[in-house]
Amino acid sequence: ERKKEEVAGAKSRISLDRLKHTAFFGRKTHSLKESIKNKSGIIAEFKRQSPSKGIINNSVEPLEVVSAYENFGASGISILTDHDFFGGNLNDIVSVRNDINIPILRKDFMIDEYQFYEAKSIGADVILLIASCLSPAQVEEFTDLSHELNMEVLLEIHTEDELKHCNSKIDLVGINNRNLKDFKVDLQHSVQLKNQLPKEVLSVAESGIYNLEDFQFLKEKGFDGFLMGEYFMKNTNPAKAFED
Ligand code: IGP
Repeated sequence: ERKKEEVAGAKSRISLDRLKHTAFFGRKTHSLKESIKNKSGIIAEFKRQSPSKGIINNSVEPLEVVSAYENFGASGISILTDHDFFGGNLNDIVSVRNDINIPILRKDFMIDEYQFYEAKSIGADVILLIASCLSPAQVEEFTDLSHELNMEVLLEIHTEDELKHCNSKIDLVGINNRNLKDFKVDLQHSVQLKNQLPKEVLSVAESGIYNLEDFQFLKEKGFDGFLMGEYFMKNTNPAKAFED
């Protein structure tokens, strides 16, 4: 099954060799770790739709949104490139890269090596690795590959069991407040999980941050970064929520 799929996928993909000769492939990347320490800590997301919410905003262009995020002091930008569930595509990153000077996280379901070369070639600085989709060995292998390509890694976990996916090479650990199976958001659960991480690890609270109180609460509990999508995107003018 799987083999068939890969071969089919390969037809629509450009070759690795061509990826390596794209304009962005050799670019100098931005560090999200540094940017989180030096700015608001907010990683503001561009997404048109999601499985839990349906269409969120279909009337804005990536560039106007992410430029505004940058101007309002975001530490980084997250862009969904998954098409089937989130309505994104690779060009959503390519089309903004030259106009943005903060790190861009490629938000997708990363499961094979090719996607990492592809991420570099479209202008990504940071890669999301989702623990529930990968083995601890894959996390380590993909972290090494990302580092070879000068990209950082944000490892997303949601359960205590997934703590075993953490290793000392990971750049940032994200704790998803939302359970991807039933879409329930539980901030207390995330705080409890965060307390089990080594103190020196940079932590990012992800999803379901819908108001200033949530943000303040998570900040007080010691989270360094805050990944927020819907809170911004549900506005006709997504970066407007920064004004609060
Ligand atoms: C943003 P929200 O609730 O602020 O829109 O969430 C982000 O955390 C969410 O999009 C997300 C996600 C993911 C999407 C977190 N982890 C993994 C797809 C895959």
